[in-house]
Amino acid sequence: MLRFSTAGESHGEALVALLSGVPAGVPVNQEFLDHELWRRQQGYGRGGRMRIERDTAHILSGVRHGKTIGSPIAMTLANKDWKNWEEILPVSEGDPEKHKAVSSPRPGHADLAGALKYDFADGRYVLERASARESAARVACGAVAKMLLGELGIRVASHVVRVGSAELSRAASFEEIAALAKREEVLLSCVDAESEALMKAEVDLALKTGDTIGGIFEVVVHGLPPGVGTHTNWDERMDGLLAQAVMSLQAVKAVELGRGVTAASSPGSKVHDAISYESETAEGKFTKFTREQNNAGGIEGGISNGEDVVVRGYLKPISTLRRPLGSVSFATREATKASYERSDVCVVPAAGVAGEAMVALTVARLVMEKFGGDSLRELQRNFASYCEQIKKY
Ligand code: EPS
Repeated sequence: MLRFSTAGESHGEALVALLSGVPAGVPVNQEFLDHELWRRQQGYGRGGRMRIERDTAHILSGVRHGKTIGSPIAMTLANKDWKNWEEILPVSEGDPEKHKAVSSPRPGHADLAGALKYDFADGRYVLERASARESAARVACGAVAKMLLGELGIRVASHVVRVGSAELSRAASFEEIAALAKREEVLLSCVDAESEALMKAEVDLALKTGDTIGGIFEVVVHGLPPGVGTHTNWDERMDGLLAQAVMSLQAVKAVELGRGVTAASSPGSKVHDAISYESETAEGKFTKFTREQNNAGGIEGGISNGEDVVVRGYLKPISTLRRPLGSVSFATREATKASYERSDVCVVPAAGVAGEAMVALTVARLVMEKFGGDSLRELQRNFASYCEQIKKY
């Protein structure tokens, strides 16, 4: 089974990523991996931390001579900021005087519930692990999942469709969305320059007023054949697995598949995607089922239907506010302002990159479950044979 886990604190020495279940023989491109990490660090509205870090994945195992070898892939991502935190957050007991407490919980963060749950006197240790810094390790694993999917012609990309009240004003093709990953400067990862300028104005306003802002990113999977995922068991449905994967990202508060949100208030005749059959006229052979629209977001009954898989993540505004909300002191229980800790103002494009990783890892897992194979060659053979089978009728 393809699975991954991460370890590490935001201001600890490093993040750790462990990915297993990747077949042998998948070419691993370090430059691509680091470029994915770079993309996660970009975007208008990021905070000071992103000026300190230059994320890169140090591969320790599972890859030899540029290819996966079937064994678990272990990676570390050093935190450059660690040098400023070594004495504040040592592994050993250290000097309690140097401890930097999060003395009043920040509304919207895990600080309060986490401190009560784990019996901590303040929010520091909870913040350290709840921080979206962890998503860098997910992006490292996701980059490998993308390399695996790429060998089957399956691509994953994301773009931003809303920042605050500014929305992308037109439809975007997959190629347009995929091209965003090649931009040398990332503003808000929007395919439309006018919409992007309006999104930027929303961030500027939040910067000026000491506030923060959320939005919506959209991840699209292109080239996935019909038949991945299953309707047969609730916990194997692709829609449910994608929802959990994307919802687990820091600050994501809702996940939408296709046009799921507006579908709830529309008649069925306007929602469901009529089916046609495309024929290859030269040979007179039928080749492909097609749809005029893709409101289902490429999934019906928990199974991919051959259209692009479209997943949206809705982000709440970042919880740390420069003008803090009311809170209570952990020590005295008296009213005070929430602690302030350096943060971002807008992270929608970065969350989109983390969303790509989560979607790629989920799709890669389901692809491996369906087609199997211990080597890339075996997987490719199984995949090609299935693609032939569904073309037949
Ligand atoms: C982040 C690193 C963090 C934050 C942010 C995202 O670094 P620092 O806390 O040192 O500024 O910028 O995480 C949060 C504050 C959060 O609440 O999620 C990153 O690498 O993306």
